[in-house]
Amino acid sequence: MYVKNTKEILEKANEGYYGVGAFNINNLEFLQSIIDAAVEKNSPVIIETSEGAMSYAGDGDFRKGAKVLADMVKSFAESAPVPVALHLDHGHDIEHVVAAIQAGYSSVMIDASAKPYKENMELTSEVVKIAHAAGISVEAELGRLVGIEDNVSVSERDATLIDPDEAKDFVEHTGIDFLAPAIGTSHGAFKFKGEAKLDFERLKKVKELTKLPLVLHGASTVLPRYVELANEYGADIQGAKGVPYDVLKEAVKYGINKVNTDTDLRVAFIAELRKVLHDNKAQIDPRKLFKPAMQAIKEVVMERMEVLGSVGKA
Ligand code: TD3
Ligand code: ZN
Repeated sequence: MYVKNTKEILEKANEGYYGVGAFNINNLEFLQSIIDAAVEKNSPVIIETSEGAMSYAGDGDFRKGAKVLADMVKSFAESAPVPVALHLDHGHDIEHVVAAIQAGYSSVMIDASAKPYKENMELTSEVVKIAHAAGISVEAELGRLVGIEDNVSVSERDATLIDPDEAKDFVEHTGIDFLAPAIGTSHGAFKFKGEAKLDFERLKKVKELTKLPLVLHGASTVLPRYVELANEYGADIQGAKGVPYDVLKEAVKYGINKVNTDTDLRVAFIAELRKVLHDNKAQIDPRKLFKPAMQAIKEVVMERMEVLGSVGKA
């Protein structure tokens, strides 16, 4: 079933101390694989699209793309026996937020985390007003996600993480529904040089002070088996590293309820597609080539649902 407001899924997860996967899509193939996984695991699921995905789906027109994606998600969700929500990931301006609301999304993220605190608060408050009037919920981010390539020292990196007292103030003033605290992850396949270390003390404080459903960005695990498979079939991905399953489990234990995942699906799909293309040189039907790659996405999603504890919570 299509969930009109993502709050319905995440408030239950907050009360039940489990995490729900939020998986990024750009197309039909990713969507089908994710919903198949959720149905098989009897799990709630959040589908999310970036601004870039909207433009891609609308062939350059993000408003059109938002409608195309939302209609597609709704028609699959309607016939699925599990709750499916649709979320705008990293919305940066009112135009994209409004496009998502008009297309019927279940929630939006306004990411003004790169702006000064006060500006972040003002823009976020404005989005909360618009979204709540439309009956949907809002996610915002505090702190910044810094990748290892940015070459920052430990103290500089610390300064990019969320300030728990600021978080409390921010939540009270804006009225947001979910908060994404920066606690040491980053987007993409190269998250850590050494050990995957997240700032759980900070996370615990943020949870205690806000009590909101919390969101982990940059949460992909970057599974070695798919990185190796991709490299075996011609990819060149070196030094990739993500958030291991035991670290994800700990994050959920301390209050993470929405776990954003894009890279893991990309890597699994591309690795399997490379293999299938190599093994089936006479095949020209894209559907036959995509199917095994879609199966790889489904398996990754099901595995994550087990790790996050959302299995059977539909
Ligand atoms: O917001 N997202 C998805 C888009 C990031 C670009 O890949 C996340 O936080 C998930 O990040 P990742 O790279 O760990 O899947
Ligand atoms: Zn993100």
